[in-house]
Amino acid sequence: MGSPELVQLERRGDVAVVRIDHPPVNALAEPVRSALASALGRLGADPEVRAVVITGSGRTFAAGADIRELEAAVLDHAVEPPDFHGLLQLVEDFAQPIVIALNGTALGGGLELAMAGHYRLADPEARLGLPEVNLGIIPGAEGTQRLTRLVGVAKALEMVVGGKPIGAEDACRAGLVDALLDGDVIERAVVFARDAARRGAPHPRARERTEKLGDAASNGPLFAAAREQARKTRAHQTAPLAAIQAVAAAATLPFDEGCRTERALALGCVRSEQARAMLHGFLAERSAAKLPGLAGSGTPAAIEQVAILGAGTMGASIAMACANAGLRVSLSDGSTEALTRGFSTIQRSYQSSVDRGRLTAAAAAERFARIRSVSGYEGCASADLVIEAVYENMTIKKEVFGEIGRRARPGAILASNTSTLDIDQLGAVSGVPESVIGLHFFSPAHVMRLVEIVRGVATGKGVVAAALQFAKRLSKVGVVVRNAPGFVGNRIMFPYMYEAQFLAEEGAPPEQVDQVLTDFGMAMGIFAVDDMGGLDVAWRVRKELRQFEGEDGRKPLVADLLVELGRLGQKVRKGWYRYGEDRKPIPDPEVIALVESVARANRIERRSISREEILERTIYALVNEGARVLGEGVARRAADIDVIYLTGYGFPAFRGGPLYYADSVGLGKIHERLLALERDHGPRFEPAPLLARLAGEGSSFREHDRRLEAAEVLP
Ligand code: 3H9
Repeated sequence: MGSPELVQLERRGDVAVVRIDHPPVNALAEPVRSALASALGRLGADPEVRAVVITGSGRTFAAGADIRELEAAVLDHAVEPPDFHGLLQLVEDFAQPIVIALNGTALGGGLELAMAGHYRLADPEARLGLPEVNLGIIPGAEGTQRLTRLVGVAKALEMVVGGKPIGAEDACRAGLVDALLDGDVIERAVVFARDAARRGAPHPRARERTEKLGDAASNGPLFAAAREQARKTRAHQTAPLAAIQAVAAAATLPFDEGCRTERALALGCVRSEQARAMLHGFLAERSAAKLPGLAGSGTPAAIEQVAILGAGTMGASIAMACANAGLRVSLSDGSTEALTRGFSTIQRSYQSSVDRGRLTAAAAAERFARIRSVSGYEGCASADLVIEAVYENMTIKKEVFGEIGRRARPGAILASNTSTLDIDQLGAVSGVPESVIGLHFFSPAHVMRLVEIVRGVATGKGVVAAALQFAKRLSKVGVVVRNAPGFVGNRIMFPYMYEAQFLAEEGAPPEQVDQVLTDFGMAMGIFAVDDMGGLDVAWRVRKELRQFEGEDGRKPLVADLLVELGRLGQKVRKGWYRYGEDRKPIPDPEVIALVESVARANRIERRSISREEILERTIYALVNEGARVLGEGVARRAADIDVIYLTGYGFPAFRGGPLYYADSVGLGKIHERLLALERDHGPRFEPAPLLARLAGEGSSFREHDRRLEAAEVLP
């Protein structure tokens, strides 16, 4: 028996309204499913009930199966994944019409439940999706079977392989929703349900539909295109391919047989390493937003008005990120030309979203209008948050912080977008160090989801809490880190990048190193990343943060020479690679010749290097530095480092982040390999103390996080 309070029952004349009430997102945990089933059981036996409306409380219809139940099945193979079959059958076979009133988001199992209803009506703001691939699994509650029948093979493939929710209008056009409802969704659904009851049976059942299933000839190219899409956008992931197979089953098999195929495929995914890793990523993202040490810091100050100083690439894209979230923004720059350039960049970017059909012209105009051009520090006095995004130079930034410390209103948050500089020094010159924090956005800030929230020694807890809330408002993932050179992401990246360059000096050309890394699943190889970010940028960071100049005395020798040769990366069409019109990297014999001559001059022996060696030296360098950062307390949790790499550095989602990956390899093995690398290549591979300790205890980073969970410490 489920707890009755998980669903609310209400009668409106001869129509019963069943409301799922399981905050925060109405996840369909087992007790909710049984409560729904028992409510339907009672309603079915009540002769006065002529129709039923099922809806959800709050902004969500239902966000899917309960992630914790799913996690139990992913971690423990003795646990069965959630089973929706009985409930779905009850809904679809219900004698009276069941109208699903989609008051808001319906995802995964939530949409699967909705598709079993006879009619679906939606609020125009509702979003519908089967995002299971993002968790390394496929819809396992008959969703691939009903969806394909309702919307056809092409749309079903788009939704299950892409995993992106669609809007209610799109869903209505596709046939997933019968009508959109303005105003009081439930009242309108009740009227609709009464009408349906009056019209009488039969009420449409998705499982009986066949008219959109197509045939082998028309579906063949659709499946081929979906496989190609999966290869491009979700390389190495197994769930998208399983989802395609499940849709193929829907198109060719009777419903019950298709459901059996789906269930078997879903089970295979639930039991996979990839699902484990991706579920870790999902939960790690949510846990990053929670810091036990912040409890009791009060309700964070709401941020509605943001002043951005500096209209360069970062300033302009941060302005867009804020405007996209509905905030009012003022943008200024010391140079009028730079400000004009900033605004035209913003305008171009919005125009291109309109051209590509991602935004309506009206929405783009509304967002653009939220960004006001002001001069100097004019925007600071009325802002809740001031973000400094001027040139990355301490002298200039200190001057700016002196000014904003004097001009901002008391209680306003003063943030720097620095990627490397010391937040405490900026806090000190501001005169209000408790209000100063780092907000390290990644480029382009209106696209990239990560924000490193850098806490200085004096930063107030309330300011940290407000920064986390601000990141969430921007639909970004904020990860709180301590103020230390390079913070977390860049600090860890340097040893990884250096190792790649050492490998090039020893005989593995950049394209070979990059290939090994992309085969591992990285979104881009590290040389391509360096070219994209700009070799001059990395050069400036190296100069600024001298500690990255090779801890055992070995320094990469080629990068500086490339900068001197003007090979600054993609922006000038040459760096480690050459670039044509399409911006695809082309190996450049000039670079190879340069690397060879540098190696010769420095008596570096060149040899052929195996894929295993490339992978170990680069990824283990990343892992080892991650362990150092964690041991020093610059990052609070191993999972936070995973989130930073998954959302900001293109680490493959299906490997769960660098420290999760290390756990999956086994810290004992990694420790042993690091010792061997230290013997062969020098002390830079000396295992980090934390890694050595955990390996010695037979423990893991995950276990380390668990022990920390209860401790009330902030990074
Ligand atoms: C599935 O359905 C499998 C089926 O095919 C059946 C298989 C047999 N369960 O993200 P937020 C929690 S797989 C439990 O910060 P937002 C979340 O942990 C599922 N809890 O809010 C957080 O808790 P806390 C397919 C869930 O407004 C709180 O809700 N569905 C679930 O930014 C707020 O979350 C998905 O993959 C859940 N399903 O975004 C949807 N979902 O406060 C996953 C969330 O304690 N969810 N929570 O940390 C989402 O995409 C977003 O959470 C959503 C809200 C868009 C719903």
